[in-house]
Amino acid sequence: MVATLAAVVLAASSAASPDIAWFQSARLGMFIHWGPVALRGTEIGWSRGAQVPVEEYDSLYLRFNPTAFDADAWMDLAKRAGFRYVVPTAKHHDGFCLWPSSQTDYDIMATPFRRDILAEISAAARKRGIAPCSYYSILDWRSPDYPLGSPGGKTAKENANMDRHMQVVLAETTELVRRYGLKMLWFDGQWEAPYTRERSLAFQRELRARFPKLVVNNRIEASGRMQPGDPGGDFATPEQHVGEYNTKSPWETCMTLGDQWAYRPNDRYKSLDQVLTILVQTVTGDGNLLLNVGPDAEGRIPPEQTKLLLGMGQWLARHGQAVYGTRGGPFRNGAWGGATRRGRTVFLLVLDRKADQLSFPELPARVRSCRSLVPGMTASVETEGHGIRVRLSGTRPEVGPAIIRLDLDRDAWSLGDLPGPTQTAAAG
Ligand code: FHN
Repeated sequence: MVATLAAVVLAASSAASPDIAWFQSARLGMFIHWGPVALRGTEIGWSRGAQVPVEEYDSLYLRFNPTAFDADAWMDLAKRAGFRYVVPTAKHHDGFCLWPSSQTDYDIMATPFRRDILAEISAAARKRGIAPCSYYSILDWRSPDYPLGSPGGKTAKENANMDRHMQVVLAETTELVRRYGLKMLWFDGQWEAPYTRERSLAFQRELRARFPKLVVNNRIEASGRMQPGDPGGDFATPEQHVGEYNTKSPWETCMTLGDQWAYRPNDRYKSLDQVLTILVQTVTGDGNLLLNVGPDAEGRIPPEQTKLLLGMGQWLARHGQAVYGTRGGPFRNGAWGGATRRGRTVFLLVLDRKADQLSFPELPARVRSCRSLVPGMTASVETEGHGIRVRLSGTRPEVGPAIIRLDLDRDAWSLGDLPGPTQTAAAG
C-alpha cells in the first residue's frame, strides 16, 4: 500500500513540474523567424513604421503566398542539421499569426496561402522526433488593445485595453499548446511598461495551472520588475552571445546565422567554424543553443543557411555523443574550449588549435582511459598533482574542436564544477 501511495505522489509531483530534463538533454533547437515581412526583407516587427510604413507593413499579408513552403522538407533539414526542437514565431511583435487564431482575423487564413503553417510544422517535426515548440510575443504593436505601437513601441494608442490584450495572450497561448502539443513556449516582448509585474504573475499562474509540464523561458517575466522569490520562467535566454558557464540553472543562447532574425536578401553569414565554436562554447557551458533561420517569402530556407545547417549536422553526426544527453563541465570552459559529461565519461572539446597540452589542476577521480575521437589525432593523460595533464598530437580538424574522451572511475556529475586548464600550450 505504501509503495502505491509513493508511486502516486511521485507521478503527481513529476506531472506537476516543467519537463526541463527533456529541454537540457535536447541541447539544440531551430529558431524560425518568418512572416509576411519576408516580402520586404526587413526585420520582423521592428521595421513596421520604420523602414516600412505601417500601412504597407500591415497589408503585406494580402500578398503572402509562400507556395514553396514544405514543412516536411524543412523538418528533414532540421533533422539532418541535428536539431531536437523547433521554435517558429507563431506571433511576433507585428501581431501576425502563423496559425488560425481564434482571437483575430490577422492570421494565415486571411492570406492567399490559407494553410495552417504551425500545424504543418508541428506535425512534420513530431514525425521526425523533433519537439514542436513556439515563439510568442507578449507585446503586439498592431493590436488596438495593446497600449504601445510602432515604430518599436515608441507611440501610444488611444482607447487601448491591456486587460483585454492579456485575455487574448492567454487564449492564444492556450490554443497553441493544446492544438499543437507544444513542449515549450518561447516568450518575448516582455520589456514594455504595459506588461507589469502583476500582469506577469497572473499570466504565469494561469498558464502553469493549465500546463504544469510546459517549459517556458524567462521572458514570461516582466523585464526587470520581478521581485526575489517571484516564480518565473524555466530557463534564461542570453541573446546573440554565448551565456556564462552555469550548471546551476538552465539557459539557452539564441543566435542568428546572419545579421537579421527574419529573411534578409544577401545577409552576411557566419562561417561553419564560427557556428561550431558557438555550439561548443554553449554546450560546454551547460547551455542549449537555439539557432535561427529566416525563410524567404516563397517559403524557402536560403541556401547559405541550409549549407551551414548541413555542415553542423555532419559534424554532429560524427560527434553528437559529446553533445546530446550531456551536461556541461566538469571543467569550466573558456577560450581553450570546454568539457561535457555523461555518466562516467568526460568529453574535452578543444577549440584552441595551439593547445597541445592541457593541465587541469583538479580532478578528484581516476582516469581509466583517454582517447582522441578525431581522426589523425592522438591523446594521452598523466596524473599531475591533484589534477591531470592531457597531451594532444596530430593534425587538427579543418573545422570544429579536437575531441578527447576520458573515462573515469566515477560519475562525472558528482565532481561538480572544476577549474579549467592552467596551461594550454607545450612548454618551451
Ligand atoms: O525583438 C525581438 C527580436 O525581433 C527577436 O525575435 C529576438 C529573438 O530572441 N528577440 C527580441 C529581441 O530581444
